[in-house]
Amino acid sequence: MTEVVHTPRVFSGIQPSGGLTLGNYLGAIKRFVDMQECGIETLYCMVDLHAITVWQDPADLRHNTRELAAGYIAAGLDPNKSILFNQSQVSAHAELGWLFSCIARMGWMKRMTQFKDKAGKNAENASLGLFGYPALMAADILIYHSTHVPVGEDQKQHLELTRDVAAKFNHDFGVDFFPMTEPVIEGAATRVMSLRDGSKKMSKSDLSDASRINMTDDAETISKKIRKAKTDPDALPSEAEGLKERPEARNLVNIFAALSDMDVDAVLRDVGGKQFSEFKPMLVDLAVDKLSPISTEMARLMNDPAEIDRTLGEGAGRARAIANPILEKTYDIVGMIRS
Ligand code: AQP
Repeated sequence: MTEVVHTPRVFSGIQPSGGLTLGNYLGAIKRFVDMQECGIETLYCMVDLHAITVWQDPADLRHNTRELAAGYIAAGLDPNKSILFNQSQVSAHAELGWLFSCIARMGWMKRMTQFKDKAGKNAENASLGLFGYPALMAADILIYHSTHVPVGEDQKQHLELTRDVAAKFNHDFGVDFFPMTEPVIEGAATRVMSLRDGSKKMSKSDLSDASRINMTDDAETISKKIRKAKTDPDALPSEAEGLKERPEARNLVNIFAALSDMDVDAVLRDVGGKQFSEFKPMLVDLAVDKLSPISTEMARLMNDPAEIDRTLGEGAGRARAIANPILEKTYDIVGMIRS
């Protein structure tokens, strides 16, 4: 069989399950913008079907979807360059998700650490959708024959499962149809940690608001959260090696590096030897400088929800034009009659 060469295409998504965090920005959105500027075709989604794997109040879900769209655009995603849309408007995601639920194995799902983390001790009471989440995520990616997916470190296992689904489908039906998508996990902040606990990921659904910086936080709130962030009593080291056993210090340095587009070694050459009492105000200034224009623009965009909805509708139309022929071909490979 000759190997099909797939045209480079980037896809990624974020759940509208609450306000955007600095983790979502540095681990995902900032990198989405970098890839948009590379001249590759880029599709960025608000994955509302994923969000409802845990309870979402309908009014909040609508608000959060628009706010996420506003966050994408305010951070630099241009609806004329990238295809921006919400997942539920492109039904091919859910349809391919079902086909992949019949390809993926229970054992694969049971190994997913994110399910274990999110379901916690009460796994029997978790939704079936939360358990099957990675099959839908594989569909989100493969419905566009996406070749590259920029994500944070926490999504690595799901990306590996996406490759397993593609490989099993291709093998079972004797085709070379779905590509082996590459995760793109790069930069200083692939895993931004909680400001209150350096062993926990910064997350929009963490009960403690002090654990995260929200993209809508004002300058005073950002300043307060960084000043109160957990640290240790030692001065900053001059080399990255010195951060190894210091998760909270490492997190703040990583955030500084990612926000300033520097690598960690370069940051430590500048700030090594400084106490946190000196470093934290530097981080506050940098964070406010980078995030305030984004939050101001988000607020402006949120004043016109109809325009956001129009942008999402237009993006969904463009997404469907790519997804539907791939879905039709998939149905044909599987043996479904489509008259
Ligand atoms: N702390 C983080 N550091 C780096 N990247 C992160 N991402 C999320 N948190 C961090 C990246 O953001 C993208 C979208 O994630 P998501 O919202 O779809 O789901 P999530 O990973 O489960 O994010 P949250 O904030 O923890 O959401 P909730 O609380 O709703 O579960 C992904 O690329 C992710 O890697």
